[in-house]
Amino acid sequence: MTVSFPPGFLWGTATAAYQIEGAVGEGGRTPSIWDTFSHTPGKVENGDTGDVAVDHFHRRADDVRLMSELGVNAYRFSVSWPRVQPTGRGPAVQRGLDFYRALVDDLLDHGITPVLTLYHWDLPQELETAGGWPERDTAHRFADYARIVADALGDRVERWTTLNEPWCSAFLGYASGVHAPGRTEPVAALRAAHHLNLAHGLAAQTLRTALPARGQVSVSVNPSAVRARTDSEADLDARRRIDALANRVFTDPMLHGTYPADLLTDTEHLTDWSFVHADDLAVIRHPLDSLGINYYSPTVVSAATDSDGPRERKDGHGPAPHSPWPGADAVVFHRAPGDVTDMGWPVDPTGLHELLMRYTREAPRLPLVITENGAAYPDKPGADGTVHDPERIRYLHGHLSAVHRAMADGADVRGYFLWSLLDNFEWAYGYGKRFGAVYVDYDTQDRVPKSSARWYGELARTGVLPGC
Ligand code: IFM
Repeated sequence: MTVSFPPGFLWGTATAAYQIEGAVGEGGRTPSIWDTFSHTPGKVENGDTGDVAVDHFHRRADDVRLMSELGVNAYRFSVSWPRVQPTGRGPAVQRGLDFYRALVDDLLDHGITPVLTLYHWDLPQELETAGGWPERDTAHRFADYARIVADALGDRVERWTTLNEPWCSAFLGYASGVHAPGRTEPVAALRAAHHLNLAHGLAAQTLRTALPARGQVSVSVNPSAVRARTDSEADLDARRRIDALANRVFTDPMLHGTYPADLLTDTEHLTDWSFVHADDLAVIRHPLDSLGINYYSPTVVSAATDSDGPRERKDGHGPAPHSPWPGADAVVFHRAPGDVTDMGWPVDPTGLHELLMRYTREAPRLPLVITENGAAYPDKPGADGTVHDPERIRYLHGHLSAVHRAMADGADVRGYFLWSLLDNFEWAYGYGKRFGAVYVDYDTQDRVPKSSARWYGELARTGVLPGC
């Protein structure tokens, strides 16, 4: 069945600075935690780094032209903190800001709405050396940085996002260590989660005062649709624990101004949470203009039983021996049934519908935006140089149908951003996993729109999702 999306719906693609820009030593930029991590042997597959990435820093104008040719009307990108405020403190570097101003101007010239994310994981290394996200001061540094970017771009960017996926920054960065800075300290991860929440709240306050009245403030979380393997009390309890650590640790303070009581109890053997100060929750619960949801696949859990034997990690977040789930050692992760993408992530659009309905119930007047959704497949050019990716079209079709169904069920969804515009540096997986709608030949940096890019562009132009 053909379905239509409303006029004014944002149809975008998304990227992040470290994954695409390259030019890591240019214009006064200093290393971020991802430069340090990717240059540490054994941390990223194949020893890949973001040094060159897909050279977007130099190909910016062509990449914007490409988006315009495809037909999308919005672009979500992130600002590299160490490119605009090299050590994470002190004055801005004008050359860094100039790059983003030129990018925004190119987008506006092509009628593409810029959607700016302040933090997509590239903490200035000097701030990590001073303690990183487990330290409270990092949240205050982030608010100062937000002010710099708002002063520079607030006249032309209306849509602002504080953080991208704080779960990954806190728990993959400081608990499992599969992301930068690669620390495996469960208590530090919980402290990081709180200071990321605080950073979000402080930056949201800063943006409100620095931006013109039309400025919109948001945050992008990556909530898990957590399912219990059975209805047993033990499995349902496993689901509750992971829901607290994956979702409510961020959305409860952001939307409701509280930390979940069960999370505090589950982790009381690790910490008393005294790093949460008296007024923090009021700061974190800053009214938002929309909530960004990044979704890829659901999570299935059960309680460990004696017969489980040595725990195999199947939570989809890499092979590290350290768990990203502090205080949830007795939870076992299972692969959801059905097809998987090249990441090994199950394809299940019902999880997206479930999350959209959940946040519609939890925050009834808050518009939702899908700020990331997409899939990696092992795409290759054919003999004629074209790249066909029917699996990605199927994936996108299924998830957009779920979005449409949620809207029919009452969810106020305002936009959808395909991850990603271009094949790029997929963090600890390096360049081996291709999420792009546009294929990148990493030897020549040539861009070849895949068939999914053409399909998605047509959808963006017409708002009509054809039957599949
Ligand atoms: O590439 C990442 C992105 O940076 C954050 N969200 C998930 C994507 C796919 O893993």
